[in-house]
Amino acid sequence: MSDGSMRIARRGFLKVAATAAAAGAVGVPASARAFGLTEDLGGLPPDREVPTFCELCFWNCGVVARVRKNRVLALKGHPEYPNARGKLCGRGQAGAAFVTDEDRLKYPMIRVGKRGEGKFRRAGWGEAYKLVAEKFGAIKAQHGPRALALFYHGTGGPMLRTMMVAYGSPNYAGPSYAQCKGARNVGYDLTFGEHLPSPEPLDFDETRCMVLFGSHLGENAHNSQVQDFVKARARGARLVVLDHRFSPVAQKADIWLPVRPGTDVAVLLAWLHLFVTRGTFDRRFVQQRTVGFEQLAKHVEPFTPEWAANQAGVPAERIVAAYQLMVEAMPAVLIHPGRHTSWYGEADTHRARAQAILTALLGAWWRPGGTHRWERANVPDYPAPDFPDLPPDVDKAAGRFKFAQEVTTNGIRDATRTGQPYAVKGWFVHGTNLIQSMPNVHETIEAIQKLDSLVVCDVQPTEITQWADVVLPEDIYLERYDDLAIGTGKIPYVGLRQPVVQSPHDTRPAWRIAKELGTELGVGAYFDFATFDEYLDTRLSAAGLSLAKLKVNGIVVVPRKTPLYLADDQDFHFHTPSGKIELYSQQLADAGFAPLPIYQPPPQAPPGRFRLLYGRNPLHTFGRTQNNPILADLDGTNRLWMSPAAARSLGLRDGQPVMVANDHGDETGPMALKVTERMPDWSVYMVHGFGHTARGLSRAFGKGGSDSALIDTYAVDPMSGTTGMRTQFVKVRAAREGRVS
Ligand SMILES: Nc1nc2c(c(=O)[nH]1)N[C@H]1C(S)=C(S)[C@@H](COP(=O)(O)OP(=O)(O)OC[C@H]3O[C@@H](n4cnc5c(=O)[nH]c(N)nc54)[C@H](O)[C@@H]3O)O[C@H]1N2
Ligand SMILES: Nc1nc2c(c(=O)[nH]1)N[C@H]1C(S)=C(S)[C@@H](COP(=O)(O)OP(=O)(O)OC[C@H]3O[C@@H](n4cnc5c(=O)[nH]c(N)nc54)[C@H](O)[C@@H]3O)O[C@H]1N2
Ligand code: SF4
Ligand SMILES: [Mo]
Repeated sequence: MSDGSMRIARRGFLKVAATAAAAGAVGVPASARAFGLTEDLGGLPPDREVPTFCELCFWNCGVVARVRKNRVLALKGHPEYPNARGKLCGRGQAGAAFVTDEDRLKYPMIRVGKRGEGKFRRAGWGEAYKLVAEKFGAIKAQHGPRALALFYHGTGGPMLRTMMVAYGSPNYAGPSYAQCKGARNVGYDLTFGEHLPSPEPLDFDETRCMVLFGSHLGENAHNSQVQDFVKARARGARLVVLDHRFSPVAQKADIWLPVRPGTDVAVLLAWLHLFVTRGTFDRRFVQQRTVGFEQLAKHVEPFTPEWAANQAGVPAERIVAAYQLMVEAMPAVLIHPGRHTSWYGEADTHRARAQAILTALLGAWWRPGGTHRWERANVPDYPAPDFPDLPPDVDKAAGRFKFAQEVTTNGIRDATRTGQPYAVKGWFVHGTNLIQSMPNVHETIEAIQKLDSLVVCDVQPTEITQWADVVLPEDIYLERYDDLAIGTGKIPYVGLRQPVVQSPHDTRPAWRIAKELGTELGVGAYFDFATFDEYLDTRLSAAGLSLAKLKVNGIVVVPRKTPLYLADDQDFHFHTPSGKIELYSQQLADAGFAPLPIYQPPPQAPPGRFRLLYGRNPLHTFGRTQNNPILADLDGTNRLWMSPAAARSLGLRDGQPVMVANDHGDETGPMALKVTERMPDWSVYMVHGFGHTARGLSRAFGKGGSDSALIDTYAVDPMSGTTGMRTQFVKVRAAREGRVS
């Protein structure tokens, strides 16, 4: 390949292993000692090793904790967990610091100041439950149970969902749908009739070519996915990366396509055009498994590489060269569907559809090197009474987001703000910091101000906690049981979260809160077990598994029933209306949407403004790790990435503290400027999750900048209901000057 990026890619290859190693194997930092997490064992074995799984992100890797008395000495990767394989990332290793952190929530609290002031008094659990039950009861009596909502993100969440659904509420939502995977799930579901699971069913083991759209693996540190990626690359699998930022993974690419933000669909359409017009698609697969090829062929005819090059700002030859890499490797081509795909609104489902259609033309669906089939272990639910009939959720009642797979957080927020389609008056928030995870914080606060009751169940005094009427402190994940992890993927498994140490404070696990508060709310019959052992044992026994064994091993791997791939001669009825893979989507057409992916150029940044983009850092998860003593010590802030030309035009220099503002009076910072050739001139970039404003986070408070504080302008995708958040333009100034005008 004569491509310039190829040379860079070769040189950079060793660095991907380094990035992955950093993500996968950070040594115990000096600060771990300072925070009492290690001790010199003088060669003696630790008292015990307890298996469990990680909660620092939702890859939920298996963990083995080394414990002495009531103290965690170290956390290691569980060798038998397919998502860990004996390794943890830097975050996972630092988890025990949450246990000893003095900042953590220690007992239930009831608000004494004004909402948002963060003033509370200590309360007992009984008093807190009574108050919540009284408020929720009044809301139910006056507005019906649909006026209650649950926001949740984390392993304890489903227990609380059982409580809320039993109480009669249809409104439960997580940012992991509408601010994350929603659009890709809908796009793939419409095409293949399958809801994409997590981990993504990508066949890294057999792939010969990987194509990443933004997915910034290495910075986005999902443990086994990074391990798989590194192995595939080391085996010689080719790599195409679309990202305008020269990210660590773009640096490893055979072909890097620094596409202008929001133009991926143009490149995808050009690739579809090439496969169709040159006849290089997998004919047999397309004929046997798909519908709508004729319409697709007609649709993509005008989208030449030259047209796409013009839109995306990358040379047409490079688009063609990437296509050729795919042709050489097909069907073993891994089109990564992305994960955080709520970027630009309606374009997001079109992008996912185009990725899915490309996968089909390559013949790479459920074929070696593309995607594989996934399976879940069958573990029956704990016996419970039937749930009540639920009224329509806020989105259904409003007749919007026809293809949404979950209720949207934004839908619940809108209903709370406006009273339409009906009023929502009480929120229960578990494990999600809505102030940082939803775009437009003003709308979130407006909604909160209209509530009769806001209950927050968290482990740290993060921003959302400060707005609560009642705070229910949960045990740290190392102190509690949770429901079983039913692992999907190549290797189905059942994993156990169990206490490694005891909480030193008056905190409780989510299952117990759901059971106790549920009993207070009159739905105790849904939690008819005396201990959580009884709950787990009942479920496991029904699946022929043993709790006693799981307590020792932490995991049981369950033999697969379905083959990994779909055999070429095997008939298969896909779960789409036609029973085939739908290149042309009649479902979309019937609902008044474009049945084939369309490209709309995103608006350009006005003069003096930059598009605000954001991403991940291997040592942090969203906004939940910045105050972790070890991680704050290792990596305590974020920086604003800007190109040298842009910095020059503003008279700014590398390392200088800057403020970033939108045009609605929101500002964040100061944060150090990182002037880098890795950025184009029209956008700035920061790692999400910093810039905390909650004073109780003593280490993270005021460190760095918050993308969430600036993203007021967001675009809702009418198909999936997800919120595109890369639609905000910002301005930058030196921190010492007055406010930006
Ligand atoms: N360390 C760590 N790892 C994580 C997480 C974490 O918090 N910390 N979170 C996990 C979760 S839940 C998620 S959803 C994922 C998120 O991680 P990904 O799914 O990888 O997120 P993206 O939004 O695709 O990635 C951000 C990248 O997209 C680029 N980008 C911005 N706009 C465009 C565009 O228009 N086109 C293209 N091609 N690229 C663009 C940015 O420059 C940046 O490099 O990470 C997961 N892994
Ligand atoms: N601007 C912007 N918005 C985003 C993103 C972005 O990159 N930029 N990313 C989006 C994506 S991909 C996702 S998945 C979401 C993530 O959204 P969230 O999951 O809301 O992310 P966090 O900010 O980590 O908030 C987690 C909250 O849970 C608390 N917590 C942590 N562990 C526990 C526990 O064990 N129990 C309980 N009860 N609470 C716990 C933390 O203290 C914190 O308050 O955000 C989305 N929103
Ligand atoms: S990837 Fe890291 S933070 Fe996420 S579950 Fe695994 S070890 Fe924990
Ligand atoms: Mo996410």
